[in-house]
Amino acid sequence: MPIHPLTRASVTTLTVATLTVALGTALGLAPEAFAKGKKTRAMPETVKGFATPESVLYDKKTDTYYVSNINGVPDGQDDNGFVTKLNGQGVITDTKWLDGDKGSYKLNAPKGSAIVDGQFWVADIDHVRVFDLADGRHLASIAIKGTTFLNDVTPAGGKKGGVYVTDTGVKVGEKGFEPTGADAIYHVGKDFTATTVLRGAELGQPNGIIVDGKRLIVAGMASGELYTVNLDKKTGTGTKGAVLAKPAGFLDGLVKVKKGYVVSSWEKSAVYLVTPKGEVTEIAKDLAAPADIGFDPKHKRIAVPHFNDNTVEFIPAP
Ligand SMILES: [Ca+2]
Ligand SMILES: [Ca+2]
Repeated sequence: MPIHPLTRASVTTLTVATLTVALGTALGLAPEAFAKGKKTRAMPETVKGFATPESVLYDKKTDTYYVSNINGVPDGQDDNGFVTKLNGQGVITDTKWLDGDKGSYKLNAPKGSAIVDGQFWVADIDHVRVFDLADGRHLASIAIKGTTFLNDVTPAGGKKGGVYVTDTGVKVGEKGFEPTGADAIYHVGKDFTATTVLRGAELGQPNGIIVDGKRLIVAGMASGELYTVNLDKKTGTGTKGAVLAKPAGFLDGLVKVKKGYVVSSWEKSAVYLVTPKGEVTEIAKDLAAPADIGFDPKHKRIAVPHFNDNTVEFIPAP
């Protein structure tokens, strides 16, 4: 347990109830707080049992969280990655729903995921893999040429469907992440065809990505920029637009909430709310290596995977 939950509890909202739960969490007690419904908003909760968790996705339809587990080096072709399912109470219901080790498919280092038309799409280094959401059946593994670190995916919508996916353009070297210059955004359609939307150093090692109306919002890992990419419907390509904000370095996960965008930063161990006007508010701190966050609008939670600690923490959504 790297972080004491109390460090993030605001003094003004700290009640006896939250104090009790926070102490319970610190002592490693079961996450009973989830059963108490709304109160969870004021009760940070941590779930253990992951292996280099990179991403959390919440599916409102089934009240399920999907956690991508890299299990090892972030670009290791080791076929041991897996995806864990949790119910809305934060209880693990299937540790290895998808499992590179046992499955007839490859799954090396799964990261960002998306649910599109009953399919589970996940980025995996140099492939985007697609599975049937109902039974976990492998449907496709799409190789994207020249990629080194496919990182986040988001439903694309439109006629062509599928997802947009970022390539952060790094590899893991002796000193950690080293640039490969492959920075890019691709589209993979429902016909499993990949096309380049935009490629270049101006993307600042793109990590988190979402669709927001007719444009994309992207979080740069190296640049620390939260910026827009304008899409040309005819050509399917994009151009970098405005920088909305520069909240902190090493940005990772990005989700959309009512008030704007929520983005995580490894550099500051924090999660920020960025309004469409670019105003930045820190909503949580002392989060070690907060990777690709998930937004759960039903229970009003942000799920934060702690990449280095093999845990997922739930914090109140703004
Ligand atoms: Ca792995
Ligand atoms: Ca990510």
